[in-house]
Amino acid sequence: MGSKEDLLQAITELNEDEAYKLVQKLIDEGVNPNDIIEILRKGVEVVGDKFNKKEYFLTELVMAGEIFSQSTEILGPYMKKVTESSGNLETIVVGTVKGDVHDIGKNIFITLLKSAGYNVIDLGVDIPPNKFVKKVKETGAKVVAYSGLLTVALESMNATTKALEAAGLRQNLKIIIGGLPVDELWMKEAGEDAYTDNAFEGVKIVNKWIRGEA
Ligand code: B12
Repeated sequence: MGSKEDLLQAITELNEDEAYKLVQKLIDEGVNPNDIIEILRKGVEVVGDKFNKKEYFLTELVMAGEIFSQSTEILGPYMKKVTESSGNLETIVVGTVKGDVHDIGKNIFITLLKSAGYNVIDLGVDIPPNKFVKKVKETGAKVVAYSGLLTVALESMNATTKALEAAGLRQNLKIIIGGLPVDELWMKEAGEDAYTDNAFEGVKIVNKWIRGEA
């Protein structure tokens, strides 16, 4: 079996030490960090499915999250090498929306933004719309990013966009959302400017906005 399949298996079986060893092995083999993150994601997806089927419980969900976070730490220095630097220290406000505490994907996106040269304000998790509004006002940020994995996060994203509009901040602001399996139709309805479930893709979109290419 190849190292990629081994890694997938190590995560789904929550075999922590084996997972870290394999992440390092894949890096040494020259595998792109984006591809490694995708394998890790597949792994935690399987854990999520098992949780749904009641084969795994919250402890396992927590462990899967932990394995992912630690693996991201290992990947950190290598991720920096794959993002082009073009941020010019523009400020980007990022947070996980109200009602949702998932932050692993958000943190990956932030690591990539920072390595691309952005000044990132990380609001944290479970962030109500008014906090996003306050920070965007305070910093004059041109881009704001929401993360969310729960279905209820969709409503919170919607409410946050409405609050930014109501505060008169929407005109010069680009909004990108990520995490959830959102589709274009939903995004258009809610009024954000871009969505993606891939942090690397997200940074590319932000780069284009900042360069004025989109
Ligand atoms: C780990 C995990 C947890 C951990 C979170 C730890 C942490 N610090 O984040 C813990 C145990 C705390 C947790 C709690 C819960 N969880 Co949970 N969790 C997961 C799990 C297994 C993995 C999520 C994850 O980290 N994936 C890895 C990351 C890297 O992927 P990602 O977030 O998609 O991010 C990538 C992209 O989307 C993108 N990205 C992410 N955000 C952003 C933002 C922007 C702007 C951009 C550009 C890109 C971007 O970048 C990343 C890399 O490309 C998922 C299963 C799954 N299928 O996802 C369930 C899952 C999300 N959880 C679920 C549930 C139900 C819960 C709980 C309600 C469980 C409970 N009964 O208490 C609570 C909710 C608590 C709350 N209020 O938020 C459900 C959600 C169902 C739904 N549709 O609403 C899932 C899908 C599991 C399942 N199949 O049922 N969970």
